[in-house]
Amino acid sequence: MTPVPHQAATPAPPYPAVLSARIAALCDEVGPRLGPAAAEQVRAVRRRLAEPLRVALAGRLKAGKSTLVNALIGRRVAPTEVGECTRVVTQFRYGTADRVDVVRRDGTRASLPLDESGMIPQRLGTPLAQVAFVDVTLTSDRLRDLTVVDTPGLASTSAAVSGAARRYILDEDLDADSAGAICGAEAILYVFTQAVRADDAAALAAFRSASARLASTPINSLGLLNKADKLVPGAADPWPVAAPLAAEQTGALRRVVSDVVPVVGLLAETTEAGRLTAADCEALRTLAGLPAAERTVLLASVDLFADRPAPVPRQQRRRLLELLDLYGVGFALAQFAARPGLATGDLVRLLYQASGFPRLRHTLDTAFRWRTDAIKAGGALSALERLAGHAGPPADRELLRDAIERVVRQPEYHRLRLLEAAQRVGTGAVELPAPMERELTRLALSADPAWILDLPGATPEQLLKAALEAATRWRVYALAGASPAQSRVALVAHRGFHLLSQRLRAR
Ligand SMILES: Nc1nc2c(ncn2[C@@H]2O[C@H](COP(=O)(O)OP(=O)(O)OP(=O)(O)O)[C@@H](O)[C@H]2O)c(=O)[nH]1
Ligand SMILES: [Mg+2]
Repeated sequence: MTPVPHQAATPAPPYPAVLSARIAALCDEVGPRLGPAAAEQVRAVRRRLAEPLRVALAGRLKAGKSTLVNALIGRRVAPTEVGECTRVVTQFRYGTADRVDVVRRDGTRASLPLDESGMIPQRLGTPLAQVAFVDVTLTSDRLRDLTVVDTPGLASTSAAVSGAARRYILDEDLDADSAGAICGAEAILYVFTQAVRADDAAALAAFRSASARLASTPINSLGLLNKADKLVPGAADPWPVAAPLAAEQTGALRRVVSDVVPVVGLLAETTEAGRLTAADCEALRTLAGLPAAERTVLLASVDLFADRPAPVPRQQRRRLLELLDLYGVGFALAQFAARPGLATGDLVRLLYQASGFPRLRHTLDTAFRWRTDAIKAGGALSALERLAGHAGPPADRELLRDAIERVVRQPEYHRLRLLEAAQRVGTGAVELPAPMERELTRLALSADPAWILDLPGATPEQLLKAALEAATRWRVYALAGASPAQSRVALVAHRGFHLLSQRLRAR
């Protein structure tokens, strides 16, 4: 069967990585003037800056992590449901050839071919206890600026898997190679389904505190409310339920994630990986031609859809359920019923829209990259600062210190201080009144004045006035009645709003 070619929606232009670009320039400028040892370390910092954003997916067993990984990669390569691979950490990165390496805990590697359907084989050929992680390189363009890490289900009822997750994700003795692969994630996507239960929140908290190296905070973590289609019965439209539920969860999980985005991972995987064939679309078109009353009965349940007499073979209908589930099938039938001549490519695009994935991609392409820039620059800067503290000859240290100082004096670098402050408040290390905490978080997480000031649609004058007022408010808070820790945070926020007002004035 030939998959229907699918033109991916144009991604939003990524936010320019201003801060890391500056640090990279600093490395290029200073590196060649240092002694060989320090120069090599600066080159390592520089390499890390040039690597793509590394995103790890974590969450409960069967929450749909691997399905979302496939959607992000744009290829169905991570097994869902079955296979040994669902029980080990798997890293997907760009490479010039498709290649699966099982990396053993002793550091040795064994290469495997992808199976005949282009997926990671079900058997890895190495006892699971000896597997550190699976390193997959793919020629997929999607991976050129994104590395994705799939992880086993967390806090499952099955002690074995939860034990595996602990061993592979949290184990302090993890060898450097795999620790780097897993813990170097700059962004973490927590995948939930339905309401976040108390034990989900507890599992996340445990995961966070035990994996200090992942350093997950609202700054670098996003929640995904997956299987949004399952929130309502049958093929009903889930979005009127999913949207407010996700907003509610954002509130409940504000210490863990910055936002909760509802998605239907299955539809995203099917459309992004080009799984819907022309034959699938013809079957949907045929079913859409049935009288409305008959369609309603067919879509009432999975069993009715699969087994009732209908002008499409049962096997084909089961395949449609596998690819789209009831909501996706109902959505497609409604589209064909309204526009019988709809081209299959257009249907795929509409299904992709209906998956909620565009919002996730947008968040990753804008907000997350913007934050990652600061996270990466911050990490690189501390590495260079450590180097300036004790690297080789005094001349080298002096050179590094001078270069660092020149860079951090620039106003953009205040963003690093803001992220640090927001992180301290976000994790509860410093307490602030809730509205101030929200304001500080917005200031640290975005470049958009209207969003930061919570004034959508405001005029430039109104924004400037609000920024100045906020700067004054934080200054007053810093000086009057705040504890020393609160005061330090407030001064950082004050300067942030001061710089924002300068930016607004310059416009
Ligand atoms: N209806 C529906 N099914 C989904 C969705 N996302 C995933 N699934 C299905 O849920 C099942 C589990 O998905 P996986 O991606 O394997 O979940 P996982 O979290 O990787 O599972 P483990 O790695 O075993 O913990 C699969 O049958 C998917 O097809 C969704 O949004 N809607
Ligand atoms: Mg999985």
